[in-house]
Parts: sequence; C-alpha cells; structure tokens
Amino acid sequence: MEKFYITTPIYYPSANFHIGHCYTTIIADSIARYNKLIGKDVFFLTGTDEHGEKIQKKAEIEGISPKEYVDKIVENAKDLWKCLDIEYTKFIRTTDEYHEEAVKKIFNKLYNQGDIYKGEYEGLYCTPCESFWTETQLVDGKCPDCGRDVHIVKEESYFFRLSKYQDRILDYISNHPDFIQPESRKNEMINNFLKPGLEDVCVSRTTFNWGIPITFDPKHVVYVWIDALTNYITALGYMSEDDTNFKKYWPANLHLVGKEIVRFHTIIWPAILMALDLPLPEKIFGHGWLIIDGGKISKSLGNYKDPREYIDKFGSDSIRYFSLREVPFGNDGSFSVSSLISRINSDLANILGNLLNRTISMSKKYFNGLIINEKVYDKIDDDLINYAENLYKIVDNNMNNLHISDALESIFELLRKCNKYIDETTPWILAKNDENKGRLGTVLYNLLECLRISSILLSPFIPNTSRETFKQLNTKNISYDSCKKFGGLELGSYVGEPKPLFKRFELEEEK
Ligand code: ME8
Repeated sequence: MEKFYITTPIYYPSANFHIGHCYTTIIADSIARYNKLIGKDVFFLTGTDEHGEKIQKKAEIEGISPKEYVDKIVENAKDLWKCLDIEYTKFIRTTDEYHEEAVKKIFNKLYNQGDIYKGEYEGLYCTPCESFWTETQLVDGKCPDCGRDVHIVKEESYFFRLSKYQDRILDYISNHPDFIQPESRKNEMINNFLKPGLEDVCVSRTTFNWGIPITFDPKHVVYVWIDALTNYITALGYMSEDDTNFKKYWPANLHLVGKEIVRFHTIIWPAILMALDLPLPEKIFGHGWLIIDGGKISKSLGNYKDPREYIDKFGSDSIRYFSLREVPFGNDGSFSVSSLISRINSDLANILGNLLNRTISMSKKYFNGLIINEKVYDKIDDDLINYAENLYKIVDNNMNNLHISDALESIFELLRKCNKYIDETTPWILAKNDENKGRLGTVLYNLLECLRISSILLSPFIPNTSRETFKQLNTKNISYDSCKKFGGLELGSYVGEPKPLFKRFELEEEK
C-alpha cells in the first residue's frame, strides 16, 4: 500500500486559537482523508510547539510553571480539533519525553560532526515570532513577519552551519521543481534569501531556560525552531528505540505551512536534514492567510473569535467547506460571517441540501421510497452519467495539484447538473401518467446515484454531511472504487427519511 505522510505546523499552545489556525488543519485533514479514501496508508501529524521565551513569559505572568501553563491549554487545541472532526494519526507535544530525548541526540550528533559550533550572538530578536533578524531585514525597524518591536540580544550561543548548505539547497530546489509550492513562494525564497547568501544560524539560547537543555552545556537550551522542526521526524520515532514509523513514512509527502514560516521549512529544515543525511520532504506548500479587514486574523490584534462560536452556530462542515472552497489554496482570503453565510446558503443549502431533499421526497412520494431502475434511458441522461462516472478523475487531478477549491467546484458541478436535470425531466409531470413510471424510476435512480457518487467524493471535505447523505440514500456502497462506475446504488432497497442537510441563514439577522 502506498504511504502518505502529511503534517501541519505544530501550533504555539494558546487559549486563543482562531479560525486562521483552523484553516491549516482543516486543509491538512481533508487532504489526509482524501488520500485515505483513495486507498493510501496515511499518517497525519499535528501537535503543539511548547518551548521558548514567549511561553515562559506567559507562564510567569500567570504565576505558574511553563509546563503547567502548556498542559492547561494543549487540551484546548485537542478539543477544537475534535469539534472540527479532525482525524489526526498522532498529536505530538514538544514537551513529550521521546521528542526531547531525540532532539538532544540530534543536537549532539550535529555538534560532534562539526555542523554546530560555539560562538557569540549579537543581534535582533522578535520574541513573539521566536525569530532572529539582521538590521537590513527589518521593515521600518520592526519584525518583518509580525510588525512588532524587536530587541537586541547578546549571548554566547551555538551556531548551525547553514551557510555550508546554501548551494546544495539551491541545487535541490532547481532539480525538484515541486519541492516548494506555490511558485511565487519558491521564487521569494530563492531571490530574497538563498541567492543573497545564507548566514549561520544561532541555535541555542541562554537568557531563559524553558527549552530542551544541551546535554554537554546545560546552561543553553535548544533554539525553539530547531526543537520544533525536528518534530516531523521525532514523531515517527527517529533516534528512538522504535523507529518503525520513521522507516515507513519518512520522507514526508507534504508539509503544509502558513506563508510566514515557509523560510524555516524550505531553508533551515532542508539544511538540518542534509546534515543528518536524511532525504528531504517531497513538497512544502506555503498557504496564504485568512484575513479580516485587510489584516491577518491574530490573537494579538484581537480581531478573532473562538472558532467554537462559529462551529456551534453554523456546524463543523460549513466551516470546513468555507475554508476549503472560498479561498483558492495558496492565496490569502477574507473571512467574514456574511461570506460564510453566502457559501452555506448558495452551495450547501441550495445546491446540495435542496437536491437531496427534493430527490428523496420524490422517491418517497412516487415509489414509497423504493429504489428501482428499469433502465428507461433518454439521450439527456448521457451527459449526467458520463460526468458522474468521470468525476473522480477530475477530482484526483485537482487534488494532485492541491487545487482543493477546484476539486470541490467540480463536485458541485455534478450537483448543479442534477438540479438542471430535474428541471428538464420534470418528474412531477412524468408522475401524472402510469405509462411513464419506468422513465420516472430511471430519472430518480440517476439522481440518487449522482448523490451517492458526489457524497463519496465529498466525504474527505465534509464528512458529516456525506454520512448523513448515505443514511438518507440508505446505501452501504460507499467505497471509492464504487464511484468509478455508474450504478452502484442498491436496487430494491428503500431510501431513508428526508431531512434538511443545512439550514439557511439570513444575512441581515447576522449583521
Ligand atoms: O508558527 N490564516 O505556530 P503558530 C491562515 N509554532 N493561517 C494562519 C493564520 C491565519 N490568519 N494565523 C495563523 C508557528 N495561521 C510555529 C510552527 S512548525 C515546525 C512550528 C497558521 O501557532 C500559521 O501560518 O503561530 C502557521 O502555519 C500555523 O497557523 C501555526 O501558527
């Protein structure tokens, strides 16, 4: 069985997760579920990034230890993922003992082989981003990533010989055109960072102690990004007694990351892997941000709400659908309750929900719910059946290119065709004459079958809706292979009870 290893970034534990954090994880979950559906052996990793100065400071403010602080809020992340039906394989915490032990070994190995050396760091640091900057990289004297103040740090430090790997990374990128996606981010990395030349990076800190100590010099803790990036291999058991998963799943097929952390993932991470003599991930995709009023949704800007408020009101599948459909993957996209409501009303309630409801109701009304098909075809059926049978190929093509919004659009195209097919075949007129019963049965069968096929293909994206649709169709035939051939819906069984899939929301009321 082909394997597929996908990761999200590990999140800074926060009591204030917002819809922007959900965005990455919803996309990763949908890609993971899609790969499971098509028969791959999937490992989907997410987790929390729990060390660093920022966490230590927050814990100090609350008067508790950093570990107590992170323990308290890690549950918040897990609860949120549960509310969004995120089906991860593993949740890593960088405070997990196996991770800490592996990071120590990785650090020692790099030191012993000369890739890490001791020096003195003097420069600028952005604590919220846990990032080092040079004067020229600042924008208006502030952190180029988050726009906040930076401060001078001067301390004895260990350095990683990043500069040594510059040419190898450039070569690798040019020989592997898909390694960094989308193209614009690749060019940014090459032109802004790699070509001007890489400097060695500081990989230890001494001014705080909430981190993984360096075993041979314990007043230093490992720089949080080295600790964080290596989670992708330690979670699989790298440098531990049981590295079966590492052997099976590494290299990753896809690291999904927000655009502001592409630099860490496409420059520092490959260099660490090269130093460890490990293969590089197949693809790193830097997605855009969900924005509100032109700015990133952010805890510190205070322009966010707890995503659970939206989930409770609109449902997990609606939030998932919006995140996947509204923004072409890779671009920034704006989030607002009115655009969420428009999507729910137009796509989920009108196109999908209404189609299912009408079809099941007609089946109940005209055949007491019995699913029959005497194959009384008409030319008009060809387009619908052809499109339905080939839909999995269109979806697969889009998913291979991570065009998730287009994949969804192609499935909704089938549903739109079904709605048009109802208008053209006018089942309520066919029902008036007993002679047309055979044709009416075929028309309804075609519609029910299209709903079955589309729900199989929608199941990675809106899993609850697909489950409910299968229930109303009363079908057990929900395998991926069964959507490659029209006619998998079981004849002779009875459809379930019609129940609206989505509620329509009033825009005005929400404003
Ligand atoms: O960066 N829209 O953690 P983090 C879309 N611990 N994505 C957003 C977003 C928004 N408005 N706001 C945040 C870290 N994100 C590190 C990662 S990985 C080895 C270490 C995304 O909690 C952001 O782009 O600050 C990032 O990919 C993820 O949430 C985690 O952000």
